[in-house]
Amino acid sequence: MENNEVIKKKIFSGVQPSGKLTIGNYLGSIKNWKEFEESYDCIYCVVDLHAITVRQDPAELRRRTYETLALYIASGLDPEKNTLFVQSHVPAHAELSWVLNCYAMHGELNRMTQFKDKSKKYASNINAGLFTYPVLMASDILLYQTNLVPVGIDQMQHIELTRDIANRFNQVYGETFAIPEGFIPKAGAKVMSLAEPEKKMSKSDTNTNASVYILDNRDDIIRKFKRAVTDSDTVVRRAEGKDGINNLMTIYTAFTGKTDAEIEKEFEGLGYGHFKLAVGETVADALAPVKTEFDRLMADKAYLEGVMKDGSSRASYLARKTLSKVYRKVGFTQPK
Ligand code: AQP
Repeated sequence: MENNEVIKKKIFSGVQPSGKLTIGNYLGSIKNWKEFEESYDCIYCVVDLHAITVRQDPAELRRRTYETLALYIASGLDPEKNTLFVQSHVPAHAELSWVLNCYAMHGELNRMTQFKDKSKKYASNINAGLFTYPVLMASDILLYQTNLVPVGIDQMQHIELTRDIANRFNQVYGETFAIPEGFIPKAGAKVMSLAEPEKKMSKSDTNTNASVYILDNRDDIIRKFKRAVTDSDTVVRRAEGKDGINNLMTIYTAFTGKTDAEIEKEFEGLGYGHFKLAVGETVADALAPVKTEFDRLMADKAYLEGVMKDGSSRASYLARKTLSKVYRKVGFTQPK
């Protein structure tokens, strides 16, 4: 019998349920995941273990975990075709993380810009988990023999570290982990804050006007774009020093596919007001169906729990295979 089965490459990615998801999270990651559905084996996780590196309210963390999973599905991911699960439901993530902690160097973790940024932001809680966060992320990725990791630019340094850890381990013990590559979207790899456009848009920003959330209502989305910080020029064009306009152009491109030249032509002679309104309306229109589907899913907890259970049993099967290989290689006993 002819064997036509093609072994698909693996994709892994995730989002922390650490707040209301922004259009940065959407454009940098979730929105792009759908396109891989047919040609890759896709594994997407709600990374709750990562979220507790910053203090979380327990009830809110629980709610946001359901919400994040619902947003994955509402953004178009089919749970039959993609493995969707919650990180803490698959203990192998924490187990591999311990092992890899012993193959990650203090000096390299100390160089991570996210650790430096978050240490400043959460100065009263610089815990060890915040420091070893990239090792847990490496474990998430390496457990599934991942080939491609679609993320925003801010996570690329962690992907590089993941590759270094995997190569180091492979050199000592022989081929154990696939070496993953990052995948950065063409538009939206780094969406900036609407209030301080030189800063990344983040779900944990305390200024709620700085971020547009995926689930914001239409009026709020349009209002936030109208108030977006720009500059004293009036011409819509991409240029150095026009961080606010550059960011709005990036967002508009990510939602419409229009090029810079097309955008500049569309708003020629119209000024910033017209442009901001158009971006706001476009984003609101694009997100409206996601919100409708999200509301429907959140009303069906049993369905979401079914997806979680099914996803974690599929993920556990794959994760266990890698973990037992690692345990064997480092010399742990494994009685039958
Ligand atoms: N502003 C952004 N532009 C493009 N992509 C972004 N991502 C985050 N912010 C932007 C991408 O979203 C995915 C999930 O991110 P995460 O939840 O793992 O953590 P993060 O990168 O730390 O995101 P936030 O929103 O800034 O969360 P908080 O405030 O909790 O730290 C990743 O692929 C990330 O690149």
